[in-house]
Amino acid sequence: MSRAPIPIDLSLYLVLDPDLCGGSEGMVATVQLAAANGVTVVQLRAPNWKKRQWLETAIELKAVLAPFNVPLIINDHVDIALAVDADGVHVGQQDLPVDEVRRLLGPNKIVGLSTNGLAQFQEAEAMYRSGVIDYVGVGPVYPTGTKKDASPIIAADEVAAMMQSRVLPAVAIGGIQAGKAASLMTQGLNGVAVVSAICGKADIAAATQALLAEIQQAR
Ligand code: TZP
Ligand code: MG
Repeated sequence: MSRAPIPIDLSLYLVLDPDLCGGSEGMVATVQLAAANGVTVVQLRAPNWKKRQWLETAIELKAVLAPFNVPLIINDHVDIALAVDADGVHVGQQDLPVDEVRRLLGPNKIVGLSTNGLAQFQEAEAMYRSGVIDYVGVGPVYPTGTKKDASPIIAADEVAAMMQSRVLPAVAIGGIQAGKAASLMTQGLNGVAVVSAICGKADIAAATQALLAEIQQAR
């Protein structure tokens, strides 16, 4: 039986990085300000953390986000997502396969998948249509210093090919700073995901507002 995808507002998707955000404490402070100023999704991503720190920080983030109705997505770790009752899990192509993630999480959680190129995107489109995933990340779309093992940059014409006749909600990621969001929106992306354009900025509120304004104007 096929499952209906969960609608998710991908407009401004904040991915947290412990180094750029200032550890757990910095992440919580960043998320408080970013949520108050309009981010629509938050993902906890900490490739080098032990599970205990994951758990404790996820609990704090969930509490901070609850009044804003902003979903908390956990990168990779299904067990953490289940333990804190997070809103969903985001995985890459080398992580647990999405049908396993879906099986473990059940129908009422968001599952996101990273894609790098048209073939992966088309596979993901089929998984969306059958209710396994709810959205994809598309990237990197620009050079990024944040993800050390980032895949090759996806050319603009390949992004355009992905956006042709798809129903799958898609958020662009990788090197997106203020000034680079609008063109992605006009290319048909549902939103932009950022790390360094928000994490570590001196004025988180202003950085968030500027990105959001750019995204909304481009719509
Ligand atoms: N996946 C593809 S690029 C990237 C991730 C997690 C990092 C994006 O970080 P930034 O700072 O927005 O370039
Ligand atoms: Mg991963």
